[in-house]
Amino acid sequence: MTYSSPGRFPGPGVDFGPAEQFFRQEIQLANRNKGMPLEGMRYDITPVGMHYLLAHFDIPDVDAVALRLEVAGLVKRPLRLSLDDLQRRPKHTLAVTMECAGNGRALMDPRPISQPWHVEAIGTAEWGGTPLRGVLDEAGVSETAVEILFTGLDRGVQGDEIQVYERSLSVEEAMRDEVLLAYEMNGRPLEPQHGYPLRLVVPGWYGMTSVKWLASIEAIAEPFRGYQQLGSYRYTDTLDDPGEPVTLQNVRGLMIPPGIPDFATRVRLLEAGRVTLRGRAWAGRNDVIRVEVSVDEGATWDDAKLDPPVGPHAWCGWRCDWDAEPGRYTLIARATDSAGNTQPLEQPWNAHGMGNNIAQRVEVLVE
Ligand SMILES: Nc1nc2c(c(=O)[nH]1)N[C@H]1C(S)=C(S)[C@@H](COP(=O)(O)O)O[C@H]1N2
Ligand SMILES: [Mo]
Repeated sequence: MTYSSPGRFPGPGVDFGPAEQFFRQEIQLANRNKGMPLEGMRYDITPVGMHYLLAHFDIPDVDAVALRLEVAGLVKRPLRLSLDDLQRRPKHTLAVTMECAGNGRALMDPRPISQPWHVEAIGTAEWGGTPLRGVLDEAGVSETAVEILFTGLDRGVQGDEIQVYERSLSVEEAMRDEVLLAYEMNGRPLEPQHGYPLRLVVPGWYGMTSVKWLASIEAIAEPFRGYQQLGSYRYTDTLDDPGEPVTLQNVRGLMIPPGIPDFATRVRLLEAGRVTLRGRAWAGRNDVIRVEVSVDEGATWDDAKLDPPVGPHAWCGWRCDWDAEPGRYTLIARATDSAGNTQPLEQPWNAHGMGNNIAQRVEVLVE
């Protein structure tokens, strides 16, 4: 359904913003959708209240007792499953590093206007739930199905379209062992903002794939063409061109900013001497094989020591010693994955601000 948006964002014809100034509507989005404070990377598993959050529309009011998950479309045995039914099925618990595809958007220039993430749209939670595959097997996905469509209960307007939040996966991706119908986050029922009572969790993919407030699963005969699949989450140079779909997470390493922060600018203040820089790195379905730190604008790099990953779908820790001498520095961290991808020092631009994995820069004053 198309619909003329009641409010253009932030004004007619304005799709991009200047690098250093933000519009009120972006601040409004940022107040609703929060990032993880980077010091939260000290925890293997992010406390629920520190995990990043993104909801396109409103958090829906869901009656968990009345909820029936519909499994329908091109299946031999359609199912209607209560939360109890799902909780009686085999339970898996997986640590998963989730990242929003728009992470890094606000560092792009010109800046695509949307949720203005810098680098903090990340978190690693322990998701508990039942493997999607078991449910699909029980329903019996027909040979003619090409995708599985996941529909949430939240509605709103985006791209001049009234919509519910929906995303699809190929049958093959949906059948992977690690895909969960999750009803727990860090050992407790999901919080309302994270999808209560039920959500999809798709490890390795950017966050948009993990549909929250899940209401139905439908096996479909044609690739899904809805807004969240075709109108957004694309790598493209212009907003009109569909470009390529955004899928798995790009390799990224982040540092916990060392020392103490200046309140307003977050520039770090550090005492001279040996400091151990620490952080986390992840790479979607690849492994992180290297993290490097530069204190001289990329002229030289030091290899960090890597810890084993927190789980097969979760980040690993890293640390790197630095003998800090008085002066002003920009610390740069970058990671490399097992497919040979290294985070770039210059950001490749795209119109939706997707998948920006530019190497992180942290400004430090050593005294
Ligand atoms: N139903 C629904 N699911 C959703 C969204 C949404 O707006 N509605 N946002 C997606 C996006 S863009 C991201 S990055 C993740 C964020 O999950 P979190 O808020 O639990 O961190 O949820 C995804 N699932
Ligand atoms: Mo996202």
